[in-house]
Amino acid sequence: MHRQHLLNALRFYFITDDTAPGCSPMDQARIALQAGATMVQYRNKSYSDDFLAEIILIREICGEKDVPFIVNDHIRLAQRVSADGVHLGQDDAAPGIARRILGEGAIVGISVSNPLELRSTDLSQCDYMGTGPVFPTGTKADAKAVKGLAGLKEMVDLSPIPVVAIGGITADNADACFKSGAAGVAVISFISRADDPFANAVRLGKACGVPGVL
Ligand code: TZP
Ligand code: MG
Repeated sequence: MHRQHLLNALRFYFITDDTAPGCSPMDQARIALQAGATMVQYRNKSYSDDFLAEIILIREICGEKDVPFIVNDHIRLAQRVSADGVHLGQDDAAPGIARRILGEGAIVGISVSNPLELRSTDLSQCDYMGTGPVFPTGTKADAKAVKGLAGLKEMVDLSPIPVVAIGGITADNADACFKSGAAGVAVISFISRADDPFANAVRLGKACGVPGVL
């Protein structure tokens, strides 16, 4: 993927939430896409093939809008549903394995929480990194220490690849993340657990400067 195309895609990065009480992952994805999300990741920490129909539907609505679709953790699942890429954590398979399986054109992302992790991570096969939590989050129980905007900027300065800010991102703090050098913001609960997911998604789209509601 060309650099500018990737940078555009990272801007408003929505990640599905399999445990949101009021809004299914499919509805979340539909709402985020309507509000101009530029990338969608399917994240489901208790994935089984019972969810295959769901993931395929989300993959399809992303395809209709030409929005890259990324699968969290599971390289073979990404391959199976013809995802555009995979997002890996530090404890998942190595990015080189994803590259070999998914091919040169795939998007391979990795989570890197701090400078120490950065030093021990081989980024040669990675297209972007997610770093956080930038702000407090209730979504990831085992999240590392909150890094704040200064911590985000430190990672941006150290990283050879584009950085996506994650953790507690809202329409009110997204701009500060961009000003700290983030290429994009990745968001879960600001949309998935909002009283009005669509209203929040639209507000976030504006904060990301993406083209308006379609
Ligand atoms: N990685 C670091 S923080 C986080 C992940 C997956 C959760 C982000 O969720 P939210 O609801 O946008 O804070
Ligand atoms: Mg993971």
